[in-house]
Amino acid sequence: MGRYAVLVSGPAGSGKSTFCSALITHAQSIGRNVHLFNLDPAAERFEFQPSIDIKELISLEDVMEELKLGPNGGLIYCFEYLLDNLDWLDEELGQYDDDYIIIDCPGQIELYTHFPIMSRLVTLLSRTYNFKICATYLLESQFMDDKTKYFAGVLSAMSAMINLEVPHLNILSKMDLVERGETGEEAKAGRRREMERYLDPDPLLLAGEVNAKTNPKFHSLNQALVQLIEDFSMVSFMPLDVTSEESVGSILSHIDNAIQYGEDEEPKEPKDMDGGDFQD
Ligand SMILES: Nc1nc2c(ncn2[C@@H]2O[C@H](COP(=O)(O)OP(=O)(O)OP(=O)(O)O)[C@@H](O)[C@H]2O)c(=O)[nH]1
Ligand SMILES: [Mg+2]
Repeated sequence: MGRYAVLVSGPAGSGKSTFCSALITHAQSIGRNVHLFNLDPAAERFEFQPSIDIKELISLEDVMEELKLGPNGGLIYCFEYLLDNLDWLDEELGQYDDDYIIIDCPGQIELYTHFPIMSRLVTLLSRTYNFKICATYLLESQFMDDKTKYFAGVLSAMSAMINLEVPHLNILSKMDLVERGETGEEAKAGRRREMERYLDPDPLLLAGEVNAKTNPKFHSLNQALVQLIEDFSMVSFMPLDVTSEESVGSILSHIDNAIQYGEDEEPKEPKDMDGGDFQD
C-alpha cells in the first residue's frame, strides 16, 4: 500500500493535538487504521496512546534539568539529538511499513521557519523512508479578529510551506468558536462572508487593514510583505471545526488527495460475512 504521513504543525496552542485526536477518531470511525507519532518532547497528555513517541528517546524535561537549558534551547537540543540518533527513528518507523502516520509536532514555529530542523526531518521521511507526506499548518480562527496577528500568521504559514517543500494544507482551526459567537441569521451570514475573505486572503485588502493598525513608518514594509504574499499567491486556508465530523472528514479527504492515498492500493476481495465458505 505504501507509507503515508501527515505532519501537524503550527504555533503553540493552535489546536494541533486536538486536531490529531479528531483525525484519529474520524479515521477509526470509517474503519481506517492510523497511528499517532508524538514528535513533541514536551507533550504531557494524550487522548490516544502514541505508537511512536519521541519522549521514549528524549524528553524536554530531562534535557532542561540535566543540561540547564531553557525550553526553547532544550527543544532544539531534543531535535538535534533525534537527528543524531536516527537508528531509533529507523527502528520505530520500521514497524509501520504499510501505514498512515499522524505526526503531532511542537508549537515552536522557529522549528519550521528559522532552523532547518523540521525540513530535514521531512526530507528524511520522504526520501529515506519513502513516506508520502502532507504538511498541515494550523492557525487559530481567533487571529481573524486581530488583523496584525492574522497577517503574521499568514506569513508564518507561508514560511513553513516554503521551508518544508512538501504538499501543504493551511488550516484555520477552532472554527466552532466563530460559529458559537453568532446570534441571528443576518449576523451569521455576515460573519461567514467575513470568514471567506480570510480563508482565501486578498493581500491588498489585508494591507489596508494592517496599515490602519500600524505606525505609518511601517506601511512600506507592510506593502513589501503583502507583495511577497501576492507573489507566492498560494496562501489559503481550509476551515476546521473539530466538533463536526463532516469538517474533519473533508480535511482528511484533502490530505488523502495531496498524498494520493489509496491510489496504488490493490482492489480487495470482498470477505465472507462469517469468514467461512459460502454454501449453496
Ligand atoms: N473550542 C475549541 N477549542 C480548541 C480546539 N482545538 C483546541 N482547542 C483548545 O485549545 C487549547 C490548545 O489545544 P491543543 O490541541 O493542545 O493545541 P496544540 O497546538 O497542540 O498546543 P501545543 O502542543 O502546546 O503547541 C486547548 O485548551 C484545547 O482544548 C477547537 O477546535 N475548538
Ligand atoms: Mg500539542
